[in-house]
Amino acid sequence: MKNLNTRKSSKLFSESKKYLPGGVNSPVRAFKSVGRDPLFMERGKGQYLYDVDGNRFIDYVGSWGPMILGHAHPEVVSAIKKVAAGGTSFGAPTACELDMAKLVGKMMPSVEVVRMVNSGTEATMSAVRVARAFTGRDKIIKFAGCYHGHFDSFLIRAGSGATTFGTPDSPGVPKELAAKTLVAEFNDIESVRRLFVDNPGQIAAVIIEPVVGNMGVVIPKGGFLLELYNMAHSNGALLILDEVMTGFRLSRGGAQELFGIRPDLTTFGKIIGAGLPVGAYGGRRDIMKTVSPDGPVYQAGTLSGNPLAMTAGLAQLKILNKHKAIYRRLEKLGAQLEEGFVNNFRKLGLSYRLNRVGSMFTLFFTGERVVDFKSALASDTGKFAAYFGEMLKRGIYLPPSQFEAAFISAAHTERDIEKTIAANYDSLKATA
Ligand code: KE4
Repeated sequence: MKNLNTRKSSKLFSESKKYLPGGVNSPVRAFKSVGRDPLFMERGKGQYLYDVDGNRFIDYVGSWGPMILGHAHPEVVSAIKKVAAGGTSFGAPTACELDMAKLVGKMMPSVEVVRMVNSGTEATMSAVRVARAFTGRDKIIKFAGCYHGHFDSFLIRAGSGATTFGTPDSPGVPKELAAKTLVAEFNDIESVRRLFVDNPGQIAAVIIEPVVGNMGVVIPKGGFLLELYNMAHSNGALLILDEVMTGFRLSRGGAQELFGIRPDLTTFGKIIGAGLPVGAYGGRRDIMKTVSPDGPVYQAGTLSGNPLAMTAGLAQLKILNKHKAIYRRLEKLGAQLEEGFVNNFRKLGLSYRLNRVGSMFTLFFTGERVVDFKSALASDTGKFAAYFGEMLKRGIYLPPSQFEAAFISAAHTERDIEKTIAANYDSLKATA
């Protein structure tokens, strides 16, 4: 298999490293854990990404989740163009923010009141501040391997890039603050119980990725989320579902619809902005009433809810809300990919694992079932890196880390999945 021509990307990367930390604006993009220079992308269309050297890829990153309809969806692009002509941000209320709030509440009924922010991190950090204020308690429970953005309180045994680069406990986080973050094990309700017993009356909230994407995809065992909901409430704590990745991805109503859980607060990002910077947090009216200017909990943002971002997000959400068949299609394509990969493992005598929910999936290079952080970390990241490079040569663009989720979009076709299955076979064979 011939190597890719990536000369222009590498030239840009060596220049970028002089002006940006690691040459990138977010660590996971640096391709560090897969041992090669990142590709600089020029444009996207549907399921495809095109890099500066003219290579075309079937894209399974989708900007890390937002591009559920594919790149440059015509309705999203025309909506953005139209609203941009009238100005991009006023720092004043606009009707489209009300439209967004009402549509989010319609798709996710647990979200009675919602506040727009500009990233998933802003959403999760604000939700935790509100939970602390509402309960009058300081401690939170997170789960090892879950990633909720780069807010200080979350960079404790965090997944995603923090694990990829071996800094799950980032320097720069004051130890006094880190001590307020208690860490449980995903799928282990006893580890949660112990924390409540050892910290009576001190825990404000439990925050969790209902389906984890940031260890790679890890799926909650039957009943785990409901047990967590009951345990939090019986101890006077709130349940925050971090649906930045799963929101509007796993169903119109996200993971909470899929698993029948009504959280106290939910956080959003990615799909809600259709690739523009949007995050949001919201939930029970009595809790959200604490947020300024209704209540005393201060949280603000110059660009929060700006017309450009709201218009893009609304265009995407309206399509998802109107065409429920999109989720059936995403499930069909996901099942086709899973069946093909598992058949390849069998044909090649490999015992690798594929974890999938709907259109998000991860191939783990381990023979063990991956059900938590410990079992995810047992994966062979060297083998993943070699596989990543082989798939790239075959025109398949995957998240450049074993500890990330890959995403199928509504723009992908059955033919794309067939090509991906064939590339998976050849790449596994080449790296066995
Ligand atoms: P942002 O601040 O990156 O918009 O969102 C933070 C966040 C919060 N919660 C969950 C469940 C998330 O997955 C994320 C961000 N996800 C990573 C990828 N796993 C974003 C990619 C990156 O860091 O560049």
